[in-house]
Amino acid sequence: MKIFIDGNYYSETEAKVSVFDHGLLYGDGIFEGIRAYNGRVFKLKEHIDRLFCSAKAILLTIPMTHAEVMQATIEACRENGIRDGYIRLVVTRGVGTLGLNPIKCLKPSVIIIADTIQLYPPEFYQRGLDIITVPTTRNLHSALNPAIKSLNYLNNILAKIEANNAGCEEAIMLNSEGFVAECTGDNLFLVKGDQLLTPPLSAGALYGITRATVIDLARETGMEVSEPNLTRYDVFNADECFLTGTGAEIIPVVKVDGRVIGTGKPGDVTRKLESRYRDLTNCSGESIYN
Ligand code: PXG
Repeated sequence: MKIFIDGNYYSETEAKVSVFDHGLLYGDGIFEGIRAYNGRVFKLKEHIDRLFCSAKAILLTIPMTHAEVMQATIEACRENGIRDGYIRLVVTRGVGTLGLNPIKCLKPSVIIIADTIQLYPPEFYQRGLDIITVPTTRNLHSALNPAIKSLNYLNNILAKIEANNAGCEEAIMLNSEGFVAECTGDNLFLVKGDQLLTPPLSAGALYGITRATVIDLARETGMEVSEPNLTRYDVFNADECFLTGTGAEIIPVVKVDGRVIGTGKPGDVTRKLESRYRDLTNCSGESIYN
């Protein structure tokens, strides 16, 4: 594997960052997780747009233009012979001192890792997930805005550990008001009658790119999509529930906090959206090899 760091490629063993990088010392940086399908990078522009929005929010100047980051991402895939894969793009504040003040960090670092993808086992997609709500809530907007895809993911990691400790793969995170925000690395959707519902971004959900894609696909099929505040009660009484994310794509949920959702099996709407999503990923995106 060849890993891009600040314009050069390094082998897996040679690709290293300094112990004085504020990305490591303080989680001071941002990232994106991107997929390639069939020789194309899916929703690349949207991911790089979000990267630049995260950078703006944390006052980080990415030392490359939007077009250069897009090009470097495609090139990293090409260098690694990727047709289907997962790309991790990271921008750290760069090397500074042990002190907190980022003023000493003169040069942010851009890292691009183009790898193969580790998928959830197929039976999770066939049967659907059994998940729980966890005690760790989503960050307050006023503390660390959950829309920022920062390197500071402890909030989500703690929620994931709490789910794992309870024998579950995923966790529903509520916000401080008790409304459903999202899962640790995925957005949440409910089907109720002919309506598709997902928490609003103001509830603490990440502006998920898969979320936006699924909203578009559902509207194309004639479904009504809305973004109301949702409670656990709404989740328990939905006809269907599924999660969306670049890594997981669309994954059904069949049990939440011990309550069976709908029939207890992945539903028709979920299956229809999965199929439409698969079709879209296979035929769209930025071409890697021409
Ligand atoms: N919410 C959060 C908090 C995320 O980090 C999503 C939703 C889904 O967004 P996209 O744009 O991918 O549809 C994410 C992104 C993992 C992993 O290993 C997942 C993400 C980030 C880092 C790791 O599951 N998902």
